Parts: sequence; structure tokens; C-alpha cells
Amino acid sequence: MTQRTELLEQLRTIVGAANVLTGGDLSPYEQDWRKREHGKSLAVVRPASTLEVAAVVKACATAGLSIVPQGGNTGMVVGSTPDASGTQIVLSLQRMNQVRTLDGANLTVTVDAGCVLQAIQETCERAGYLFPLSMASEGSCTIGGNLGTNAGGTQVVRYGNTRELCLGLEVVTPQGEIWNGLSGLRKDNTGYDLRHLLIGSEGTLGVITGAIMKLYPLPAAQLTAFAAVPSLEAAVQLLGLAHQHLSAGLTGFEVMGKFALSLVSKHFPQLRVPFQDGEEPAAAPGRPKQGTAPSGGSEAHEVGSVGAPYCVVLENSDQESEAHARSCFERLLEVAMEQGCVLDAVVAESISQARALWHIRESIPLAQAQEGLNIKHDISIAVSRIPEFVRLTDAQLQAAYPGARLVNYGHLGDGNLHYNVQAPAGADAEAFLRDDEKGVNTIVYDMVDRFNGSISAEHGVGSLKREKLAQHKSPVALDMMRAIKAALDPQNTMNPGRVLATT
Ligand code: FAD
Ligand code: 2HG
Ligand code: ZN
Repeated sequence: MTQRTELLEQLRTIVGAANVLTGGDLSPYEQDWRKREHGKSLAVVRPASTLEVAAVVKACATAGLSIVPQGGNTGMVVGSTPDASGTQIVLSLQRMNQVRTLDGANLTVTVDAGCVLQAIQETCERAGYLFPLSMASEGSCTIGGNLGTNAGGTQVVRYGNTRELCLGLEVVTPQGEIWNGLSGLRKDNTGYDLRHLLIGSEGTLGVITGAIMKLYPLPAAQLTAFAAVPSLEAAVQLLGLAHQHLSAGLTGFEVMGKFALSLVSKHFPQLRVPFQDGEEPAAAPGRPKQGTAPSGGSEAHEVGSVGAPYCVVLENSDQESEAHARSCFERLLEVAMEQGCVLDAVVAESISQARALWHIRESIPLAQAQEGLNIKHDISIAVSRIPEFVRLTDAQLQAAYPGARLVNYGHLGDGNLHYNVQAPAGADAEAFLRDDEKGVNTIVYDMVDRFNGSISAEHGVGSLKREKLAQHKSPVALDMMRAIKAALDPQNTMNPGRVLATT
């Protein structure tokens, strides 16, 4: 028997033959969500417990074979799929999907790493608690992947990234040892915080098998508004007003450019996008009172007929009552209209209307994927400087790549833009990526540097941004990262070539 056949036999003994996949269509595990790479694994292994994960990792380490931890495989940077060598083991955590315990007094929930994010949200909600991490991929992504990437999402403006929501981890080290750090303590200054080292390490320092996460009380009321704004500057002004009027009640603030919304209308015509191309609001949610602002009806028609350059989804979560939430929200929108930073707005009258408005925002990534391959930039810039960044970068890109289509949207509340670039209309998207991705990236990332921003706000580095990271991160920081990787994973078997180049 060759060493690889022997290893496969060992893995079958550990997790059961049915959970060592070597044939059939493995593309859900071997191809990334964006279809940027299609790798080839030696096997996909699906353990059901932490002990099984530890045994699998130990066996692979002994055989010198590398492991790619995988959750829902929804990552954006090609980090959870194998390379083309046919020698890597994809370690899928999907069978580890139990909510272990919920401690109401401690406001914590302890979960297996393979739990799907939405399942955690729903379990907590049924128990009367809010688990606020939220993103469009929540029906498929896992908490292990969220922790591995330190995912952001749509509630960061209030609750922070996944890191801020995590109180402890259970981890299998690259050598197959188990570290149980599931203390659930809010204070613990006993040396280096290994939890924070593992969070955002994208599977390169160990496999997360369990986590203890923070919970919050469910809000008494949650309201969603969809506002048309005359410019990105106005959106930033509206954000300032929202902080002022809603304070901690501001739980979502997403911006969407006109072209991004037009892709949603084009690919999902059943979703009626307010204030674009003459469309009226979905299911006619209520309009705010408008004070001395231009009247809603005529202004709405005018905005609709030209299409607002940007729209914003805002969410207000209130601990008092629906009436209180509504009056705060309406006052905010009134003031915003008086100041001219909102052209028109609708406030959802029901949960289903709120969902419909959020659904528009959350459909942008899928609509963009339907439009064809694209170049993504997940960047963060100080909120105050975003309008200037967009103005300068738009101009440079249009000069260098006439007709390139800018799909600009994202989590403006926390300074994170998805400043994506789609090939010119009718152009061959594959050829555009092949010939122009490098040049486009150089323009965008050089500008990000000029604005002291980050080239990866929430998606991570994976293999797609590895070279860019080496160019844009401080050499001192990179040296420290390499030292940490070498100390924890000297054999370099844990997701090699992701985040850092293999030397
Ligand atoms: P995977 O894609 O399977 O893995 C991602 C990385 O984490 C890989 O490097 C992998 O090796 C590592 N990993 C996975 N599981 C573990 C584990 N148990 N232990 C150690 N490492 C592990 N991201 C955001 O941040 N915000 C968004 O708003 C957002 N919206 C999205 C919307 C759509 C439609 C899609 C498709 C993606 C979106 N994403 C977003 C990206 C993606 O969903 C997140 O990065 C998510 O956290 C990945 O989770 P996953 O379980 O799919 O991880
Ligand atoms: C989102 O916020 C995701 O919708 C995906 O982070 C971003 O597709 C993208 O560029
Ligand atoms: Zn995002």
C-alpha cells in the first residue's frame, strides 16, 4: 500500500468510509463560491466530533499531508478549497452542527464550528436572545468559517465583527492536540490571547471545532428604512445624523450605488427596488412624515424617474417599543430631508416589508455573479474619506478602462466598501479579468494605501490576495506573522499558501 492509500484507510477508520469522499462530483468542496479556482483534493473528510478532527489532523500531520479546513465554502478569497495538486485533504466541518449549550444568565451560546450561522440565529431567537452576526450568506456559511475569516456583515456598526462576538474557542492544533478555551469569560488577562490569534487566521493556524459566542436581548422593535440620497457625501452625512438620533439603536447602515441596484433589478425583476427607474417601493411601505422637506409624492417620482445615485438601508433596533422606534426613525428622516441629505425614504410597515428591503441589499452579490465574473475589492477607509476615495478612484479607473462598470456598495456604517469592477457591457468577462485584473487592482489598492485604508476589510486574504498583502502590509507585521505561523505550524500543513506564501 502506498502512504496515501494507507492514510485514506486510516481516515476511513476514524470518520467512517461514508465520510471520506474521493469520487463523484466533489465540486461543492473543490470549487470556490466565485468560481475563481477549481482544485483537486486527495479526499474530502467529514468528521463528526472534535476527537475525530484531532485524530484526522494527527494522521495527516504524521503523513505530512496538508489540510484545508472548510465550513460552508462561501468565502470570497479562495481560502477553503484545495490547490490543484490532488494531495490535500479538505476537512469539512459541516457534520459538526450542534448548538451545545445556551447560558441565558451569562448571555452566551456554545456551538460546534460547523453550525450554519442562520441556524444559530434561529435557535437563539427561539430562546429569546439575539445572536447579531448577519450576512447574506448566513443560510450556508458556518460559525467556524465566520471565525476563520473574522467575518463582518451587516450589523458591525452596532455589534462589531465576529471577533467582538467571541468569548472563547475550542481548537485542534496543527499537530492534532485539542485546546479547550471555551471559558466564556468576559475578563481573562492571563497572557497572550490565543483566541484572537486564531480568529481571522483562515485555517492556517489550526482547526476551530467549537466556539462560545455573545448573546444580546432581543430588541422590542426593529425598523428598516430605504432612503434615496443625492450623493455619497449625503450618505455619510445621513450616517452622522443616524448616530446622533438613534445612538446604539442604529444596527444597520448599508449603502448601494445605482448600478449595483440596477443589477438586482435586472437579474431579480421580482424584487422591486425603490427609487430606481420609476419603481415604487416594494409592497408600498409607509413614507416618513416629511417636515419642510420636498413633498414625498412628486419628489419620489422625480427621484424614481432618474434613479437616485445611491440608496441606503438603515435599521433601528429599539429596546423600548415600536412606537418609540418609529418616532425616532421618522424624526431622523425628517431632519435628514430638511438638510437635503435624503431625497426620499420609505419605512417598512411590517417584518415582511423589512425583509423585502433587506433582500434587495443582500441580493447584490448574487446579481453581480449572474452578470459574470468580476473583480472584487473589499476595502475599508475612514468613513469621512470614502466619498473622496470613490471620486478619485472612479476617475482613474474610467480613464484607464473606459466602460468598466463600477459596482459600488457595502457596509458604510463601518467604513467597508465593496468597490467591485465588472467588465464593460458586452465585453468578455474572462478576458477582462485575465488582461486587466492586475491593472485594476493596482489603481484601487494604491489609492487605498493613499487613504490609509485596508485591502481586506472582512473577507480575508486566502490565496487571491496573498501577493497583494505582501505588497501592502508592513514588512515588520509580515515578519511577525511568518514567525507565528512557523512556531505553531512548523510543518506548514495547515492550509498552506493561504494568507502567507509558502517559502
Ligand atoms: P469557508 O468559505 O468554508 O472558509 C473560509 C475560510 O475560513 C477558509 O480559509 C477556511 O479554511 C477557514 N475555515 C473554515 N472553517 C474553519 C474552521 N472550522 N476552523 C478554521 N478555519 C476555518 N463575508 C463577510 O464578512 N461579510 C458579508 O457580509 C458577507 N456576505 C456574503 C454574501 C454572500 C452571498 C457570500 C457568498 C459570501 C459572503 N461573505 C461575507 C463571505 C463568506 O460568507 C464569509 O467569509 C464567511 O465567514 C465564510 O464562512 P464559511 O463557513 O463559508 O467558510
Ligand atoms: C456583501 O456584503 C458581501 O454582500 C459580498 O460581503 C461582497 O460580493 C461582494 O463583493
Ligand atoms: Zn460585505
